[in-house]
Amino acid sequence: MKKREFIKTSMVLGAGALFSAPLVSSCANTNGKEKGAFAASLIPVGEEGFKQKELPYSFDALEPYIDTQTMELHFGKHHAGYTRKFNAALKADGITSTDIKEIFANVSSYSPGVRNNGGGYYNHSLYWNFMSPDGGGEPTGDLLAAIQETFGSFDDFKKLFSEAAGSVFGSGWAWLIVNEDGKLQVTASSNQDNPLMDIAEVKGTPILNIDVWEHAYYLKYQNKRGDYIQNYWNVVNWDAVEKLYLGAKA
Ligand code: MN3
Repeated sequence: MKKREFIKTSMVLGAGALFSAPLVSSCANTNGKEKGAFAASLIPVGEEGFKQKELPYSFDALEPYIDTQTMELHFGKHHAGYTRKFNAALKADGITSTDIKEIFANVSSYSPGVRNNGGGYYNHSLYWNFMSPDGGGEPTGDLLAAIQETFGSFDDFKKLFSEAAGSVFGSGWAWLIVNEDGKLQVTASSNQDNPLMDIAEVKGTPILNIDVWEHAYYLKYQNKRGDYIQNYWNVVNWDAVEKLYLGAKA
């Protein structure tokens, strides 16, 4: 090849590389937005502030694992109350942001009402969507591969998550998160705290949780929290978990 031809060819290749790089990254961004859209859909915002998304199933749909009365009270009273009080606390603190991640990233500088009710609002908004009458079984695809890589097997993961839920002292939540290194991790939190908060010991993006406050199970299970935790696996909506996983990784 003559020198002149070589330069010309290199320049064409170079231009091709310049063109293809932004194209690839813009595709990835679009993909990321689509994957992040599910997470955003769980936290709807209206004129009055943050809203409860409608339940994707009826109050009796999760029977016999989660009873109808618990669902009615938990969604209709507890979660509704957190939602109302969260909006009131934001107003009282003069917080106008509707970016829940941003609010939690600064939560230590706000009033306890923002932390407690904001956590109560967000944690339940995810929880309803981690359950489905068509749930249970096992995850698939990239999520299953990541679970196996991190925890050894799906059963090992279930054991770890169940133990985290069972060992919460008093009221709180257990979580599966994508941590700051992009890896899956199981963690737990007290009260209505969550891993998006700046005060969290272990931070990350939640992709699965379980509510272990007594109000989540006491009507049906009384003191048998372990039975509630074991039955939770029968309703887990792995499609939703995978969507949040892919969104968190995007
Ligand atoms: Mn609850």
